[in-house]
Amino acid sequence: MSYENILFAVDAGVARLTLNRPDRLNSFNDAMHAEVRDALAKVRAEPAIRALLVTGAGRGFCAGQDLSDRAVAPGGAAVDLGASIERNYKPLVLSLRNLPVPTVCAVNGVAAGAGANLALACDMVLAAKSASFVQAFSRIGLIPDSGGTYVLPQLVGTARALGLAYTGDKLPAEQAAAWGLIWQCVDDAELMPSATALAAQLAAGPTRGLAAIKEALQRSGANGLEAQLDLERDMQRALGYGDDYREGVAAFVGKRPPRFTGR
Ligand code: T3D
Repeated sequence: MSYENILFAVDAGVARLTLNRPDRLNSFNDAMHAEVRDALAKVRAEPAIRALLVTGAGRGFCAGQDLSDRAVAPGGAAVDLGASIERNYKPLVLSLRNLPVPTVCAVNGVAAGAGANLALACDMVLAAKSASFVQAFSRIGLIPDSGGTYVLPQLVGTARALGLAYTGDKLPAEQAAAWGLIWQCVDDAELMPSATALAAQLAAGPTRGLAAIKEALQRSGANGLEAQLDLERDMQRALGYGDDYREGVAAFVGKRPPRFTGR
């Protein structure tokens, strides 16, 4: 598939996916959804890809759904937004969350609506100081979708989740970091160097182990302590038979940096 709405490149084990509709603040139309789906399938299928970096072109990260594709007006015909969620946003969030490689999001500007929650579906979120997060949905009579109602209370607590969702106010990146919504806020000029270095560091890591961390943390929400302890035992057993564990221990004992292969 050739891409017109995203950029996709792989370098040294890191896939970089750039949302590329800057004149529309990289908002989603069906074509961009299809391209992102295709790119994420490539990331999943290619063993040489060991981390994903997501960012946006231009001054914004992503403004969610392209509202100019929603020709609705009071008294006019309605659209089935559930069908759009089922076809596009739900698979997008699930495929990011289920990718067996670490995902880093570099939020270069405003992240609004599903764009904000797309960022929050990534494992580690870095944002430029000038960026902001906007749960814009209530402004058009909707609820936070793309996992917003799920991750927001987990990340910032119910009081702040409700405030963000009710008001649709812009949350500046520095405050997002202070509230624990994201990993880090950095100077604008530092965003891409920092995010690229982080993605490269993760790509050189013990990929199977990192995938297990991601899965274990995600499952902890639904598990009780005993079930989670059992999960940790089973994952640790599997990882203990892997090459990266042996390499990690040998490197520690040999006082040298590890050379993880992701196996
Ligand atoms: O529909 C379904 O499938 C259901 C699923 C929905 C998921 C969702 O994401 S619903 C939420 C949709 N998104 C929004 O409601 C956000 C709308 N945008 C904004 O609130 C603001 O634009 C921002 C807070 C993102 C940025 O504000 P600001 O002041 O920095 O920029 P701006 O001037 O408002 O926007 C710049 C341009 O981008 C402008 O176009 P123009 O005037 O220069 O020709 C604006 O219309 C355009 N733009 C921004 N967001 C969207 C958009 N065009 C289409 N769709 C957008 N979402």
